[in-house]
Amino acid sequence: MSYSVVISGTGLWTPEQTITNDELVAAFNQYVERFNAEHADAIAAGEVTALDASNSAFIEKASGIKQRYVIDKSGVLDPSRLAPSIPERGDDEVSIQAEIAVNAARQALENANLTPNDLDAVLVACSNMQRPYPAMAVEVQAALGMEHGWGYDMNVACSSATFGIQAGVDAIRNGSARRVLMVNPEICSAHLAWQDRDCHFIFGDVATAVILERKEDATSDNQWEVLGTRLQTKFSNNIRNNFGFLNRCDESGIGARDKLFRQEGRKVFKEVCPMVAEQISSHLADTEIAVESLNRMWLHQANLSMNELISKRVLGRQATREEAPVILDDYANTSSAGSIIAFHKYNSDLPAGSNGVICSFGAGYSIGSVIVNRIK
Ligand code: CO8
Repeated sequence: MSYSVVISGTGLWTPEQTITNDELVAAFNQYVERFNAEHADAIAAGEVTALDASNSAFIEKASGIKQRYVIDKSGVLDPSRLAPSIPERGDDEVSIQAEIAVNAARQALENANLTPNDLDAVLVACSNMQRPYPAMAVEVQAALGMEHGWGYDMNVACSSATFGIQAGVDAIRNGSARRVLMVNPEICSAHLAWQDRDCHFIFGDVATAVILERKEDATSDNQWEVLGTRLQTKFSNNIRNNFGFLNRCDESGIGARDKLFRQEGRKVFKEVCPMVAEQISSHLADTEIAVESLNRMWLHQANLSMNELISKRVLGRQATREEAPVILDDYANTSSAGSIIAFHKYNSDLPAGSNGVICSFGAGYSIGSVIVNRIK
């Protein structure tokens, strides 16, 4: 017996602090001035390369990003630090990542008319885990007050949420869980190289949550049936972060640039857009959804031009903002959470019978698409 699965609730936790492009650039440029002054002799001797200033107009034009939410603004904007200040918590306190996951999860549970003990499973799916074990998902399970069930962590970078939805859907379809919480606590600010002008503007922090359950069990007044999921990975070094447990085994690399996010943005843009458009189109065709009856695309939120290009390839014309909602102007790239923020904020206006696709893409490369139909 295979069960039909619905998304019956979503949740969004947004940090209180924002950083505008102007604020970010002012702090970065102060850092650049200091660096160049401190290294003036070495720069003149050709031993050190002078740093170039950043620019708000470039950031908005190249990415569409206007601001980002962060857990700690003061550390990021301190030119002598350029990194968030997030004090370590004791082993007996709830960890920051579990805390923000729980904030989003509680909202999703409320929207689905459920309580924590209605859940059987917790999947924490995101780009960076604050520790390897015990799994963040097991801490979230305890922090929610669940008295039974199981949880595990999974990471497919920006595609973690769609891969997490497929894992949850598979568990419910096959009967190993009736209800699954899939949650994406993304603290991207902690793995961003704020000293690198090529990428210092890209990311923000957030947490999102999705409740998946059997169609026959769901009681919420907003239900999206999952008609199909499709995943794709293809190895690429163009987006990479080499931070990990093996770093201590070769001290020469500790603190090196490759231990934070880095990418070849242009290559990513060129290589990933056609793959994503092709996946959405073929997934729709195989699910027998005509492009004309696709009402919305909740796309990964990395770059505005990328989303315009992908949606144009899928629709055969420019998509409207209603058809492909944009949240990256406000949130920046929040990795796996981006397409879920878009879904959370922009699905309830569509009537029953509407079709949509949640689609993520990013490091790996990884692409995930989830085709949904509103049934309530
Ligand atoms: N200010 C002013 N000038 C700048 C700046 C800046 N801040 N940055 C670069 N420039 C300059 C460059 O030096 C270059 O100068 P020149 O022409 O003289 O060489 C010029 O501006 C153009 O630079 P680019 O070619 O780099 O600019 P693009 O137009 O390509 O835009 C983008 C750069 C915005 C990065 C764009 O390429 C892009 O968005 N690409 C797609 C990237 C993407 O989607 N990546 C996904 C990554 S996320 C992911 O998979 C999850 C990872 C996990 C998260 C981890 C948390 C941190």
